[in-house]
Amino acid sequence: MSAAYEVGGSVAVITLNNPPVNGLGLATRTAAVDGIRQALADDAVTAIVITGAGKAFSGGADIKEFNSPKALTEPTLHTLINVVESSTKPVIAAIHSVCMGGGLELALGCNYRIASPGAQMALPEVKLGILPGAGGTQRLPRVLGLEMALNMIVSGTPVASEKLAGTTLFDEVTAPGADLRAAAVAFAGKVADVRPLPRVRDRQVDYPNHEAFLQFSRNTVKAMSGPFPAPLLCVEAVAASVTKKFDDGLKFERELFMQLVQSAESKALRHAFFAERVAGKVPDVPADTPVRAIASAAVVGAGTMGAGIAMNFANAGIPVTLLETKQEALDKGLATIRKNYESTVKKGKLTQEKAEQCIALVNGTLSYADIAQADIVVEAVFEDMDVKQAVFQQLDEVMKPGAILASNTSTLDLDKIAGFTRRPQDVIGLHFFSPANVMKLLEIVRGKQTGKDVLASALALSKKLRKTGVVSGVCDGFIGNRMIEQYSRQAGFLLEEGCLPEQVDRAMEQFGFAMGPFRMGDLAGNDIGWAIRKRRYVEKPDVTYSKTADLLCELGRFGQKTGAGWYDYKPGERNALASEQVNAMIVQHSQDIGVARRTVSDREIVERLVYALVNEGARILEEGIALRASDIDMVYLTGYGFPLFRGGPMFYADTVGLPNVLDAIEGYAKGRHGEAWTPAPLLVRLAGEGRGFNS
Ligand code: T1G
Repeated sequence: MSAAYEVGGSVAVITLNNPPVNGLGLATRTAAVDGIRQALADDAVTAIVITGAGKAFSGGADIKEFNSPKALTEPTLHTLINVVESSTKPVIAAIHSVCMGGGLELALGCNYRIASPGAQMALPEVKLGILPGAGGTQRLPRVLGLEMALNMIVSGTPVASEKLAGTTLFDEVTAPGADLRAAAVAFAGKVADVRPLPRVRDRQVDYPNHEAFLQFSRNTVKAMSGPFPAPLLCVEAVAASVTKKFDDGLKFERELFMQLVQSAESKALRHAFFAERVAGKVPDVPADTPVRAIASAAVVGAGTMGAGIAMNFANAGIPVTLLETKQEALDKGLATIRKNYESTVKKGKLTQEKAEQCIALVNGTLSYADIAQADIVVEAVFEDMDVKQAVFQQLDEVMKPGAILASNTSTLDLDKIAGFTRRPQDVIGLHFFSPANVMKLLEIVRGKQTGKDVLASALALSKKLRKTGVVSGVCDGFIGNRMIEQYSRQAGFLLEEGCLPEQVDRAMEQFGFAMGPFRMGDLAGNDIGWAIRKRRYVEKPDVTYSKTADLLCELGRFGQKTGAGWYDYKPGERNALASEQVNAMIVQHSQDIGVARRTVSDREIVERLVYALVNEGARILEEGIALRASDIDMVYLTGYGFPLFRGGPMFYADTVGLPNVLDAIEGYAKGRHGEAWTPAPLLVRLAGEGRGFNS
């Protein structure tokens, strides 16, 4: 059952019921159409109310049906709305909580709309790379006016129902706490005999000199929409609400919708939408696993990461104590936190009051005893196993039973760290990404002995911290850093073979990365990679790296923090300037190692860096370090600046076609450092089966 039908007095009530958000899937659409027809056939019924069960009126079309036959199987959403709009009895939408996308379009097909306050009203299709495809671009301007409707459709941003109370979208907004269903039934009784039945489609959009406004909107939207085609086509669809007759506008909207729903950009956005939601699901950890309450936190280490991590707790309203060994370091960390909040206030992203509230939640101490009662402690000290051992042995001594002991390590063996304690079941990895108070990604590293309740608690915490939590198994570099290692190796080899940093960065930024590998190195600090490579040279002597990055670090060029890295920087400025000294060093190094420099195409640069990610990602998948390919995509979309319109490395490989990816990798395997290109068995298998990572 996905829509209930009942009659109270002379009013029929149809309740959409497709948890979790009453997505308008085929079964729900069918039941709703049957309900309308049943009400029309019943002479005792004089009016019809449509409402939603549970936590939504409707979250819109069931996006799980997209690009599947069900989406276009009758009754389609258009048919449902047509049946409602051509009803011979008044249809009243009773709206609460969430009314989005096709849900709002259904409500716009009704004769009347009643809402409780706080209902989130939105046409968010643009965020999925499409546009409202069931009349929203034609009907919303007819009730909200051209400007407000255009803003809502192009931004996809929800607006609370009470903020729209003064518009003709609603015939009534109930008082807080009022019984919405009773109000709708009462309203239905009042309008049961009103004729003609009011229809949104019969209204006109009144906007003098609309062409000037529309042209301004086109220019503005074109400038801000980047590689995504949907925002601009939203403007064109809304324009039709004033330039075309209603049915012509509806037809035009449909054409644009069909064009967008097939676009690679929309498929990538829909993939990311679900990837973000499925990332929090762990097959052997039931959704109802009890979680440990986290009402207080502690962070060990007040450096850049520790300070940023502490801010995450404060932002979520969780009191947090920052522990350091020296007063000077503690004061520096607390000052960093205050400075970060003040700069956020200056940017207008936070009120001074909220900033003060957050700062007040952060305390500092030099004593382990002061953090003993915290529900969770996150270690964020220097990335060295001996230092981690000392900290975790201390934590094991002082922390209360049941406290979660987390490490922010970015590459070290979490199982070994857990082994420093007598409670390995309470140990987990929480790998934040710098800047920790900004980056959405949180790699949740599950140790062999990590308790299921601790893992469930970490997943719940990541939601509370508004992070995208992705579960990783234990390996060197977990998911993100293990893959970026191969990406960086290829970038170094390309410098030896003929590229300069600016060419590689430009090619990757044209592909869509927020920042190419060398600008990224200068930002994060080239010395971090240097320390990791020194460890690798000992641990894995057979793995080759370009020496260019080491030569750079030997010059003390660690990046922006030393005023020079791969690029030169004017004092106090951050824009990267090609460095004659570095480029000469690179050319000289090629000669020193006897590599004849050649012209390298941007295509080769992109293939070698992106397919290096894909190939390592395939290994991570087959080893079970990542639970699913879309988790790997989420890591790269939220932690490494991979372009959203390409959906993540594994999704992108699927769109290229795995046989093509394998073909390119096998080509590079025949070239210089071919050992770095051994195809992952999973990639070979899926390519052979004609499948994708995400299928
Ligand atoms: N269809 C199917 N499932 C949906 C869904 C939808 N529209 N929206 C959410 N879900 C699932 C989601 O996958 C998750 O599933 C659960 O609901 C809770 O979601 C023609 C074609 C509604 C504001 O873009 O913005 O209509 O993980 O974790 O934070 O013009 O979900 O529990 O199995 O996000 O409370 C337009 C997208 C569709 C709305 C709720 N509608 N959804 O937020 O919960 S296109 C949207 C949201 C359309 C027409 C076109 C949010 C939410 P699971 P959640 P939440």
